[in-house]
Amino acid sequence: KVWRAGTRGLDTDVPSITKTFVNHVQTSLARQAYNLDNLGAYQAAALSVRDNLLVNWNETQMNYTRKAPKRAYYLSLEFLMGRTLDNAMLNLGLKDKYVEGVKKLGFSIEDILEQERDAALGNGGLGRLAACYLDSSASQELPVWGYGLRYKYGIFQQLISPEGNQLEAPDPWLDNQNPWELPRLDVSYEVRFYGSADRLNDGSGRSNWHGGQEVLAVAYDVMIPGYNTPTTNNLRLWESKPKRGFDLNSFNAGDYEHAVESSNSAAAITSVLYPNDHTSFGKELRLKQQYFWTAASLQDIIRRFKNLGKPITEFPDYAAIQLNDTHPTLAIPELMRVLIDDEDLDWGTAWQIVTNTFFYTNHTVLPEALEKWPVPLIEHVLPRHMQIIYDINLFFLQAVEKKFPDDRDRLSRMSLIEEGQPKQVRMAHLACIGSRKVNGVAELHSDLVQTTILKDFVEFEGVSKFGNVTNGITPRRWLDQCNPELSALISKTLKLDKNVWLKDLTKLEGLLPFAEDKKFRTEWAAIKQRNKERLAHHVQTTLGLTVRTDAMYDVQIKRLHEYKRQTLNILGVIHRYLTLKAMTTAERAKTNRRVVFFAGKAAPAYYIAKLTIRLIVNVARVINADPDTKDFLQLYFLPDYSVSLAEVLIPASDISQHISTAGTEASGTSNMKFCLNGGLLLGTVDGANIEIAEEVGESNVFFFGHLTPAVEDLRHQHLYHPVPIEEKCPALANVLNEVSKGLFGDGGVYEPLLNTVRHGDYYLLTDDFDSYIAALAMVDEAYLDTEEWIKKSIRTTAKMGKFSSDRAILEYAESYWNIEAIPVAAAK
Ligand code: 26W
Repeated sequence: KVWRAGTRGLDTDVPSITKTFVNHVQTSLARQAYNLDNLGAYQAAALSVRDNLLVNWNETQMNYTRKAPKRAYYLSLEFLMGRTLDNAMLNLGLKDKYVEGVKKLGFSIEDILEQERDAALGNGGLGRLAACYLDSSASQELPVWGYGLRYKYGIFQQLISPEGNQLEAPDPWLDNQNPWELPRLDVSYEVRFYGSADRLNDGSGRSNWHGGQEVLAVAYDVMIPGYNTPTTNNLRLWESKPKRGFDLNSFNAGDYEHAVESSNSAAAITSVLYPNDHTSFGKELRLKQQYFWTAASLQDIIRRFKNLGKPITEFPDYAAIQLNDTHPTLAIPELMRVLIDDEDLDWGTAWQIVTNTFFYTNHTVLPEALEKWPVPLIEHVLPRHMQIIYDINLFFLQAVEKKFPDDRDRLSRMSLIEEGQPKQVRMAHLACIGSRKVNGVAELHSDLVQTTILKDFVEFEGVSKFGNVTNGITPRRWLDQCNPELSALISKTLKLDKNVWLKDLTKLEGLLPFAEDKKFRTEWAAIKQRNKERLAHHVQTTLGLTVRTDAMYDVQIKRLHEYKRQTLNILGVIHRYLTLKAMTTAERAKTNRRVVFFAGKAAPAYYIAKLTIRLIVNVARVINADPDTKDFLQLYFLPDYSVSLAEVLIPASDISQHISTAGTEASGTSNMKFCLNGGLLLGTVDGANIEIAEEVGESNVFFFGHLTPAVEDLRHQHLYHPVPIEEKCPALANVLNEVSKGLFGDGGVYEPLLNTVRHGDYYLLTDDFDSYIAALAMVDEAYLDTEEWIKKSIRTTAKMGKFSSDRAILEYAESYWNIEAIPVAAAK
């Protein structure tokens, strides 16, 4: 079934495309077509594509309104969308036409695409997952809307100082107008903060919450086109603004600062994305963001439900709300507040509705990432919600006590409130008890959720409430868009239109027999080579550095974090450098040439992560300049990692590293992207690496390191029976010594980083280093057998079908949300 955009009054032939393009240049942009620059051409192309999206978007939304199905809402504080133009043209099936059209007007599509700024409203894995899920929901014609915040500044831009330090600069992504959003100044809601909440004490449990600060949430809609379908869903982002412009009394009295104070504080709510990933700081503004967003989204969802004219008790039959981690957990007490205080329901009926509406996905078991909010802070900012949380906790603990009488330890472990100075609300507990179902994001991770952080809850509520949905990635962006040559080769080889296999990724299995076909292998390898050249060209033009392309490309790109162990990788690079230095020229000539790439941002306050970046940059400086070794080992830290940079790096990789301490990486999703593009995986037995190995076969991945069950014991040993590093792991001790002695300059600055390995070694580098080096050696050996390596690469891609986000989103739709596809009727 191939859908053709042309049947719906869209501009689908080259003459109409060039006509709308020129029209937009003259009218929307008020410019002349003959002296237009690339930025202007991008804007005109984007406006033309947007016209097409709008036709589909209107039709899709009208169809949903008419059919009134159950809908799902994906609440995520982050959506890491990247660029839109290329993806929108591909999903509409109009890329070829636009390429031709802009060419006729004297532009190249590559130059135009490069003009777009990434929409980077996210930190890392969780935010990019949300973006892939939106693409899959629309592609599967599912009635799903996303809800998030329209941050004025997305994730900071990363600069690297001459010393190798990360510097942060703001990301003013809205400065060049955003053609992809539709301001909905008519859709706005009031949101209250502070004030006081007085219990009515009439037996109803109701309160009157009044006073404080009121701000407005204004909607901005972003169109989400499905692939090869007219279905175009919506992502609604909220912007905060003052309810009243400014205080005229103060203004007239000449007190200008006071006059604009409250309007500034309202606008501040959605001004910036918090750049920490995996650490919760308990900041008031972040709490305000979370409540502002959940309160506005719920008002919008409830209003849409009320238009159906159904009794409020049927709310869960028409709305499923997915909580992307605990960030939107305040939606649970907020829906209780609306149902009790505004809708006049009794507690039991309200709780029934709430616990049938929400679904909670956990994305990490790391203790520092589990959100806890100080009770005094919630009491101050959201007094009514604190009352409701206490009430939920009271009823909940009564039920626990009934099932497990006289088990005080269990009650204090399970309580929503953690005792201490101050007391804190445990958001994961609240999300869990307020939801219909709870899931983790890969098999191992979901097991860990059930056996560690939520163990007591499994015992209390029964295991059937807990599940797994292994993450997925959209093959549209992460293969067809980022690796067009490979996509074309796959279509040609499978003798299938890409419309077919991009929507049923298991079809890739048809590539397996071609691993034995020499001519196919040659084509496969040639594409990898051209992707390396594309990456090398990118580094040359952006950084002015010359990267060799006749080498293995080894890539680790992700947020900088101790648990992800970039430190293990850089210490491994140093080990390789020292080994090469000790070789004779003849010995070196027999080794495998390697280019190692790193990219990733560190949270601005994460000292150790920033020091790791500095070490990488300075190691690169030394080894890339060493005439003895530079032909065999090169190292690059590419600044300002982003979705668009990933799109260039991933197709070029021969091997990528996913080397977290076992049990710490919930899933990982870039591992899937690399493998889909025929890059092999070097990793630990962690997260989705395990399921990738199950699919592609253990002979096609390189595993090393201790397994999850050993980790606790090893940490115990480090604490109570420490063995000096020189004894335990001499190779690693030697590497640390060379850094300490100043081989890479910077006398002494790296000591705090090195000491995390020498003492405590929480992430087990000393336990895994030797097997890591052994695994790297196996990678080298395998790579030297070129034909065998290409076979592995083909087999890996062929077996990646499971990891399409279409599979994942259909699992949520069927087993969690209970929603169905609502196709737009075929055009006449
Ligand atoms: C409150 C601070 C904070 C911010 C973000 C805590 C935790 C987070 C996220 C949940 C961290 C995150 O992005 N987790 C990643 O989620 C991906 C998608 O499921 C997984 O693939 C990654 O393994 C996981 O680290």
